[in-house]
Amino acid sequence: METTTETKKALITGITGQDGSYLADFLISKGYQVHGIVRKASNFNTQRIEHLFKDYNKPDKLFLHYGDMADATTLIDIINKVKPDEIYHLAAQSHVRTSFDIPEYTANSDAIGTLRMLEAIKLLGLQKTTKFYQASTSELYGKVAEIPQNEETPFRPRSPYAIAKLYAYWITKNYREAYSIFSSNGILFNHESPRRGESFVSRKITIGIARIKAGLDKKIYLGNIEAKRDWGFAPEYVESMWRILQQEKPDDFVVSTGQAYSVKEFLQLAFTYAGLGDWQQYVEIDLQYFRPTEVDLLQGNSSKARNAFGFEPKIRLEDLVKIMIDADFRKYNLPVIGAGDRILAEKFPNRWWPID
Ligand code: NAP
Ligand code: F7E
Repeated sequence: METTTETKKALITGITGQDGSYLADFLISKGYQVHGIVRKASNFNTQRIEHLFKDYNKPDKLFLHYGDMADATTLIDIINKVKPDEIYHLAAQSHVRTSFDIPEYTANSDAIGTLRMLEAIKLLGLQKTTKFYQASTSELYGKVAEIPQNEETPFRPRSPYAIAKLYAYWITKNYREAYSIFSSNGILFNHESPRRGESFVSRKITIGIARIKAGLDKKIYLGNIEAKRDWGFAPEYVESMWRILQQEKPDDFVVSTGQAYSVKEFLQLAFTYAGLGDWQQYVEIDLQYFRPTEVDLLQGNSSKARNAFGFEPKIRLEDLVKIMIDADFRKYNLPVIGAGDRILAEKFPNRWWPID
């Protein structure tokens, strides 16, 4: 594994997830050598990065290592072998509803997993050479203290997921202050894409619509459709992760669009674009998808990120819905409507990720 002195090495935990896979695309396009931690599953879980390791033109660009956030010795071993310039710590049990079912597991992987990563940097003496990005979340704001939320807004988390991420947020700050590690939090609001996990509400809706169009399903079953979220586009958000680690000093940044829409409004936009008409004919409310404690509204203010590194998202909800529906129609071999593909071509002429 030859690297020149200029080749930067990045280690991504959670590389098989939505964000990890886009970040791998992005960093490889920037000339990085990318290492990713993959957990062992009984089936392949690398679909989102298959296009990268099948690209034989880039044989020395992507390296995968088995590991798990619950397994400190392996994490230390990987970090010791790779000695990355930058670590993007994205691995997490990231589903809020599920965190109520498996709270202890969520705390172990999301809270203590972050501690394990930071301790590895410290134990290996990499404080001065390895930067650390923590995937913090708008869920920290929970029952929001103000609207919109910025870096100064108090945290009032409302789920085992958010509470585990609260620990991860603070331990990232603490290791910055205590050991001078360049460790930063990106407080990212919801961001979606054609690679979004199928049980999150955005993708559940766009896949549901594709399946209805294909004649495979008749209904989509959802929970609280009154909840409002600030939805952005994942490729733009992973670029901001990189920007956060290129700042002169470690710091914490909110990344958001500044606009909040309800799940109901998402449904309306999606069904209209798909040409199915009134969404109410197709949606049933199912209590199993409600959370014991809900986050009603998230709306971010990312002026700090805008001032520090020019963060200005190009994709708002209306475009996002079209991009996701075009991709899911393609997946189900339906005629693609095409507005989403046109938006991508117009707004991202130098796109560094393949069309999904
Ligand atoms: P995702 O699609 O659920 O991906 C999570 C990744 O973590 C996957 O690669 C998963 O592996 C891996 N993982 C889970 N548990 C693990 C463990 N115990 N050990 C090793 N790897 C493990 O999540 P995402 O949407 O890309 O989000 C990336 C990160 O940002 C997460 O930390 C999430 O909490 C946070 N975040 C997300 C959003 C958002 O809107 N997407 C907003 C704010 C913060 P498998 O592929 O094997 O499941
Ligand atoms: O829910 C409501 C649900 O699961 C959004 C994660 O990436 O973003 C994500 O967390 C809203 C909630 O995302 C269904 O109650 C209604 O109010 O898509 P979601 P989330 O919980 O906001 C944050 C920033 C993260 O950090 C997380 O990792 O939609 N909703 N009906 C539903 N949600 C789901 N999943 N399924 C439903 O049927």
